[in-house]
Amino acid sequence: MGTDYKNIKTELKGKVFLVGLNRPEKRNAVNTETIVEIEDVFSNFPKEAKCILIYGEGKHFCAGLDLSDLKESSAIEGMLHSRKWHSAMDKIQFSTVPVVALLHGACVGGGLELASACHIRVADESTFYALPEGQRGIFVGGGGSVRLPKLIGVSRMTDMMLTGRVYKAEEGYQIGLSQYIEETGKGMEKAEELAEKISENAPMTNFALTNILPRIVDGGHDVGLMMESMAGAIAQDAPEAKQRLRDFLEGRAKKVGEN
Ligand code: 1HE
Repeated sequence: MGTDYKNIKTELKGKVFLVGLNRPEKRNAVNTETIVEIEDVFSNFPKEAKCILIYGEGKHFCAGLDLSDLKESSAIEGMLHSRKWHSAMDKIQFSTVPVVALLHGACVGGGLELASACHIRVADESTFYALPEGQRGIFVGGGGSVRLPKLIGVSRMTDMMLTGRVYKAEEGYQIGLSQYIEETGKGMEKAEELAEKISENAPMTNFALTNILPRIVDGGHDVGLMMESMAGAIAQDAPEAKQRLRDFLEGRAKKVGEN
């Protein structure tokens, strides 16, 4: 497919690939066409990109699933539709480069599922989170039942779905929905700063964080420790890692906390 998308805007800015959900008139609700485009973007981004930054055009990050998609669908169509989401969200979570999400306004339903597939979430103070699936008589279908309990715990997710509870940006930050919170209007600056920083890491370290860490977390204790040793051994063997270690030992690298 490439760069010619209907509902997504893309731009390569240095080593950061910007991906904008671009259906603001529908609050970036994700219809089938968009989910296919998301999967394509995360499968075919430019090789120069070392970090991806996803955001929403308009007043909101994402209003979730385009509900008109499910209006007339049968059980099997619903199943296949959910599997399309799974495939696209896995492309994000297991992307070869880290993905930063900039959240603002509504981050609800499938929008929150999308955000939870990303590695870093920066929310501005206008952000609010909800899982209105409960109120719509449906269930999550974009991987939320697997990813969200890891961020906020089973009981908070259950509460959100049973009661329609809405978390504001600050509360979302406190419970782990975002790792960063910024003043409204300042989120992009922060998200870009983080994405640029991440893009300078050694590629193997970034890959280990996006592809190996989640599998260690999902696997058993012994296998996890063995995978950690293997990932660490491969990472430290790269010439770039050797150079970075030398830079530190010879006083050329920044200390922790120095920018
Ligand atoms: C939509 C959708 C949508 C907006 N599907 N069309 N998600 C939800 O249940 C959230 C539903 N949306 C809302 O609660 C609100 O739209 C918002 C709080 C996100 C934004 O409010 P607002 O006042 O800025 O916008 P609006 O006037 O409500 O919406 C503008 C238009 O977008 C309007 O269409 P129009 O033709 O009348 O202009 C809305 O109908 C349309 N719109 N959200 C379809 N979601 C993988 S499974 C995941 C399952 C889920 O995600 S379920 C949760 C779905």
